[in-house]
Amino acid sequence: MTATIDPTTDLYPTRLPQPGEAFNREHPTVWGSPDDGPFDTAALEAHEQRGFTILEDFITASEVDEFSAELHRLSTDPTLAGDPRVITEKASGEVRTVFEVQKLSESLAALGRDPRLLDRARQLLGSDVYLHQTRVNYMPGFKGTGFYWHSDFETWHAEDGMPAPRAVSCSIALTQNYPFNGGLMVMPGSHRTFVPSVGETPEDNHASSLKEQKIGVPSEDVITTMATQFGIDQFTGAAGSALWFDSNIMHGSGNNITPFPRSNIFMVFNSVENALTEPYAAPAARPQHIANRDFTPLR
Ligand code: 6CS
Ligand code: FE
Repeated sequence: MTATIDPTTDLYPTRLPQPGEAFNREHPTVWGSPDDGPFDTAALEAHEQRGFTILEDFITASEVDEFSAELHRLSTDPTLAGDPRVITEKASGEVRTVFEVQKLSESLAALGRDPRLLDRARQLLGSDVYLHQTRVNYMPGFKGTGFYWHSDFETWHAEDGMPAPRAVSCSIALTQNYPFNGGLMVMPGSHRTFVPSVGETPEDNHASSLKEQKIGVPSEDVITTMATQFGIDQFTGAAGSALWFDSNIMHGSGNNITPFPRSNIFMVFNSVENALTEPYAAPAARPQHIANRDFTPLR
């Protein structure tokens, strides 16, 4: 059965007035085949089962240096102070995330079109792709606060109008990702379960959710059940390694009280056959810099 996407039907109801049962997603994780790109049969099988793939030495040491310099430039550029694309840490005011980096940095824009990323995104999603969202997370030393357990797709469906979980994130480490400096934790295999959340989306939810997400997160009971069922893996790796993860995998990260920052670039690819429609559970669509609505395929 070839999976189809009908954007007019909400197959993933969420932000409900009462708790709803978690259920198995009907859409696949991997939409392409081994002939379509660099992942072989075993790698695609593993990604389908686990929901994520780690690639060591994905970019070179000199690219790590080049992109690290870009991250520093973006976080210190006085002309970006107060720009809506720059999210600061709630407590310290330090830069936490910068969104839409492909419009702020030529080298990061080129990375988003690099065949090392495009070929893999097209293969996993089985179609042409476009950038749904790009961001750099700084997770500064001592004061970096994490991201509570969540599914990205739950938010992108509810607030951005993404019909199906046919999107994939590529997170590239620019610093050593240790177990102890706020490394990303994922629940392997959890991507095949959709967890509806309880609670309506407030107006302009993104003004607070990007600093600390409260709406759209699972209950502690559900997190307990899922962590017991799936376990928790932690993405650790050297600068230059990449984590490819399915849009619906349950993930989160802890705070960083070590002196070692955990800086990553995130490039989120969506299938052009899964283009955003109206939000499924929010009063209004989020801004362009968080949810891109130019669906032109990347070349
Ligand atoms: O709302 C979003 O789009 C963002 N929120 C989180 C916690 N992860 C994905 C994304 O950057
Ligand atoms: Fe996330």
